[in-house]
Amino acid sequence: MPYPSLTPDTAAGVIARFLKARGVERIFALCGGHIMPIWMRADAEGIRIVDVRDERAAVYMAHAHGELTGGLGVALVTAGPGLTNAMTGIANAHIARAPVLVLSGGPPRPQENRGGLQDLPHVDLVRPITRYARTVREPSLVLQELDEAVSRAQGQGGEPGPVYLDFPTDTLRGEVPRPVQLEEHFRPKSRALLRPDDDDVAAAVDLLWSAKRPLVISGRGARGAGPELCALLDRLGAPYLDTGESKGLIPEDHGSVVAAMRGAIMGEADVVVTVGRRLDFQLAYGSPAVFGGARFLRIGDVASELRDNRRGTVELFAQPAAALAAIVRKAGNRAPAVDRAWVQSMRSKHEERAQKLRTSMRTAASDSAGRIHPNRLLAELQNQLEPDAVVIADGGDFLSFARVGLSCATYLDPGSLGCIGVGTPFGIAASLAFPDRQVVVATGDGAFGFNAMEIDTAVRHKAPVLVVVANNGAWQIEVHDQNDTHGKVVGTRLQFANHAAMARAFGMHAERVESAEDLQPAIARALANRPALLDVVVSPEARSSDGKSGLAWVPDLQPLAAWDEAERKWRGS
Ligand SMILES: Cc1ncc(C[n+]2csc(CCOP(=O)(O)OP(=O)(O)O)c2C)c(N)n1
Ligand SMILES: [Mg+2]
Repeated sequence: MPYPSLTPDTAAGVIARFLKARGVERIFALCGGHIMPIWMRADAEGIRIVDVRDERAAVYMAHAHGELTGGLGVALVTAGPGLTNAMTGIANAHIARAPVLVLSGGPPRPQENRGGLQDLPHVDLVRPITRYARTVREPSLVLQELDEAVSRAQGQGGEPGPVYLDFPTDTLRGEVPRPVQLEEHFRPKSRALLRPDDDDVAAAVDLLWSAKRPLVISGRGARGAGPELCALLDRLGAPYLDTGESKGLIPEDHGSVVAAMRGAIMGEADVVVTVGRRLDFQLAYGSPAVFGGARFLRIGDVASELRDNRRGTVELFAQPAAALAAIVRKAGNRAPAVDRAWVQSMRSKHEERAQKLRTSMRTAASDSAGRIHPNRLLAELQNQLEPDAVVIADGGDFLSFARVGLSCATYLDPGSLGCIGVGTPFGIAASLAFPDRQVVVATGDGAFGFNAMEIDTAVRHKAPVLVVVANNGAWQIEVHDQNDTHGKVVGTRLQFANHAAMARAFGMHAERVESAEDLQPAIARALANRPALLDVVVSPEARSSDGKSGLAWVPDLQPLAAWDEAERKWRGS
């Protein structure tokens, strides 16, 4: 064996020590020769390797870990197909702005560009979907590259998101001279607080405190700013909408929550406050066609959440928590101009609708073939969820039902990339990060299939997750669209496969549930025996709000049919 054993002073050893110093407790990974030096040194440093069945799942897991813990998610994937498999996960983290470090390897330098095993232009492939992407060929530069990459992943001076580094395998085996192993690179960097400008705060207060019908909407950038957001809502008495990015931030029983009035309130507000939220397709791109003459107050510490699509009358370039606190402080005892009757009426209509939904969910009837209504499944699930449960929703129609029907403290879903298939990997990472909380994945059968093999990972790693598959034997939201738009169903039906049998083959507690009466005890048994899977046969006849809104058929000007129509009228076309 011509190669010396891997010491802590090799590049691989230094990478592992760096990760350890930065508090990384686990790496989501799939093995391969090119990365084995990092793998073995990480293990030697006591970092747990969560070995998965597809690199895409490794990145999804790192993404969920990063988002849920506020720390850094790390994925380790091998060269060539290892990286190309990982790319959907990287793209999803890019759109979600999730702090993920992806590490890979490549052919040793003497073999570069000679037709070596798994040789691909990795950096070229991932550049448009990463904040930073480099090949590090020189062992003595490994530390500073890691240091800069992690800063960029965490959004220091830019948008957070995925970063990518790879290393030729001989570089990983190379020695890093002790003198260049500067302690300063190992040390975590303080996260500087971006404070708002005083004049901007004063202008924000003037705008908000003179608004009659203000509306506050939060997103990714508001995570961690729950108390400050609550304080603003209480002080101003403004109604509030969340979006999937920050669901759970404000408890649903808070008097500002008007989620069920989303459509109406977006058209009625006179001042719209976005807190760390893009005005993307989920918010009609902020278009005047939907938001009328509303003026915007935008709060964010990254450009896209401050400036995309619509400028603010006031723009607070600052960390949302700091900006919100400064606004409340500055407002002092000033009396808001909010139209209380309007807020009250929105709130009571919201409560009425929410109550109606809860009742209809509890009593939703099975279809003529006895298949359970998805809402009935969700109601039974909700009954057994603890207040601090983590919920991951995934799928088409079923995602739509679950997003509206389940309340929880912490929530993740495929996000604005619409990246279905994230459910099981997200759930595994969440349950490893929070083993004492309930973690429940509510997924469509189609979405489940993408990463179904990760149930093996859940079993081997004893990840206490419950996966609930809503089995309607189809990519049902697409079936509905084909029926409505094209009058023919082709290539969108699956089979009512027995996912429970599949899970049991991997040693997981799993049951198939075919009647509503069996739901309650089956959910209780599954929660008590995690990791577990429930394969619940649900009705393909049920139609979700997303299914009805036109989202599936992709209108030209706006994502939803009603907004598309409004946009057309507004443009005069
Ligand atoms: C990776 C990916 N492929 C395809 C799609 C398009 N798509 C969106 S929803 C959906 C159907 C999902 O089916 P399922 O998970 O079974 O949920 P259901 O609609 O049946 O409740 C599809 C194919 C997507 N969003 N992402
Ligand atoms: Mg389905």
